[in-house]
Amino acid sequence: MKQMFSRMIMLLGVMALLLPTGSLQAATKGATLAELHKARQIGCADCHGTAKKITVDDSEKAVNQSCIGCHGNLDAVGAKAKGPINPHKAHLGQVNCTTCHSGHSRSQAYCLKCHTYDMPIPGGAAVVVPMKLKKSAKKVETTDVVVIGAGASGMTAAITAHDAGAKVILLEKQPITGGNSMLAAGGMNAADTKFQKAKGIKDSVELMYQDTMKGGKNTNDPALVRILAQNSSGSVDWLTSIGADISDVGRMAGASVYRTHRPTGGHAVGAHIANVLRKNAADRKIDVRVNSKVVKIVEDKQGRVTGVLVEGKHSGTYTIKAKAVVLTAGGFSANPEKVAFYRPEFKGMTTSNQPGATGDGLELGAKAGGELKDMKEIQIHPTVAAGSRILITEAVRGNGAILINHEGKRFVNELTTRDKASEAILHQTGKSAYLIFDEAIRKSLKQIDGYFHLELVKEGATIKELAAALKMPADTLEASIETYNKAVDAKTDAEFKRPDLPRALRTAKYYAIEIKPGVHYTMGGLKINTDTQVIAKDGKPIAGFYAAGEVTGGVHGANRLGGNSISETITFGRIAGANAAKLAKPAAK
Ligand code: MEZ
Repeated sequence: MKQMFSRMIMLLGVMALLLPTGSLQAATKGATLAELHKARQIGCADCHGTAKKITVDDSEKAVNQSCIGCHGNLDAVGAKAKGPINPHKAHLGQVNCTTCHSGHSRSQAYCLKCHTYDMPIPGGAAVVVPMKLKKSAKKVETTDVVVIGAGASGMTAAITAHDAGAKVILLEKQPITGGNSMLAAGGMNAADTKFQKAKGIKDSVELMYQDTMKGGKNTNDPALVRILAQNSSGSVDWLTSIGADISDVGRMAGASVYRTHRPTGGHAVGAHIANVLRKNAADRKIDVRVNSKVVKIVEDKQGRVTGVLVEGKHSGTYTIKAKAVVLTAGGFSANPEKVAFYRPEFKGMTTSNQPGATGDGLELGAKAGGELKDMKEIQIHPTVAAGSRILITEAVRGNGAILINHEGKRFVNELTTRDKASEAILHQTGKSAYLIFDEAIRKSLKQIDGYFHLELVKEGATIKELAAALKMPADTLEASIETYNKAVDAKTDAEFKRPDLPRALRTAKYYAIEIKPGVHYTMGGLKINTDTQVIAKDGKPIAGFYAAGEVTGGVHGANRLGGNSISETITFGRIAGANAAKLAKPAAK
């Protein structure tokens, strides 16, 4: 209650910073942001400019510039706010002001699509009715390459196609770019990289291939897995060359060695990469449009893909003619009906995914003739914080945390593959367990600070104290941790055969997060070949149509290894972008 109260105070503080004096009262009474500004003599032209005809593009660029002109950018606003939860310093990276703030309809914090903070917002309302827009049909546009979906695959494809000389339009249905990739936590798998070599880690393309095939129960498409492994080191180099820091190397479940690349200190990989890709797209002046939902992939009479039909938030329905279309619209973990359709046993389960991961791209691709494969292969991540949508990264286990049930006992090899770890947790009392770690693990991974920030962690100065906080028998928990520590010392886990055993838990304080499995990734999707061409039901590639990332099926088979998703987005995004550009501009580089 005390914490809730302090959050409220902090949020009111943020509101006070954003609003001119006197408007705070109005905000709570329910005026829109435009009305609140008007009450302070800030008129239409201050936000929309002085041009006679007010036109707002779908990305609301001019309006966002006006917000920044008066209030400062996200970093500037974030730096002024105080308190535990600072919405302007969110893990999503640099996003538009209009992602949360709306002028003429009621505003709502985007955070609330996943979190349940008590988060009032100027001009906000608990239930938001979208503004009714007068939509005018746009003329038909023409470009070389259209990319659908601005997660890591889409941004990578767009940048690569642009750099190969193509004119690119990147479309995103959400108000924000980054897709599910911006939530990626643990890192990016790559074999035989310069960062592994610098740390003396011995790895190979063959070993990454074997691990990935084994993790996917050998149902993966071997040719795609070869591409993933062979290109992974090059993709790390490419990301580094455009400004990413992925020099820290950790270990994920199912990997034989340390090969998961992430920012220095163990920060989350996704928000960092999303910001790097956003910046690179902006620096190249690539036409990136948010609030722009593709409703149809257009084909000619021969079945060749020739463009897309778009529903823009402000501009209405319009067509973009393109020589190549790249579909990178992600999976469907945030679509509970679709998940339950393919896997009834997952009905009602939480998800770690962003709200846009609803699988519309799969339907677009299938309607355009693409074949779907492995649709029942849905991954449950073992460690989503109980009662939330917050993923507790596998990197916590990779850095040494263990899993303990409500009776205080270890019950599984913490670094087994996700399907097996999830299954084991679902067999425990309450279908949940505790992730237990100590101060040394906390210090080894920056992301853990975020879980404290979100008040997900219980703690004790001793193991006994922690057991009391978790209401479990202290002697059992002490004995479980002692047995585990001895296994680490002996470098052999006789009980559960955990392969890595990175550190014993001996550094007070001791911590616990209650976790439950949640829907995390959909392995199935559109069938592609090694050139990322979408394959039709007759087994032939569909001309002009490419796909990459979670919208495709085959790379991961029946179970994806942690860290292979970001790897896939960059590698296959680069291939798709290069091939789309080559098709659109055969003479270009
Ligand atoms: O690739 C993933 O899904 C991943 C590494 C997730 C995580 O636990 O951090």
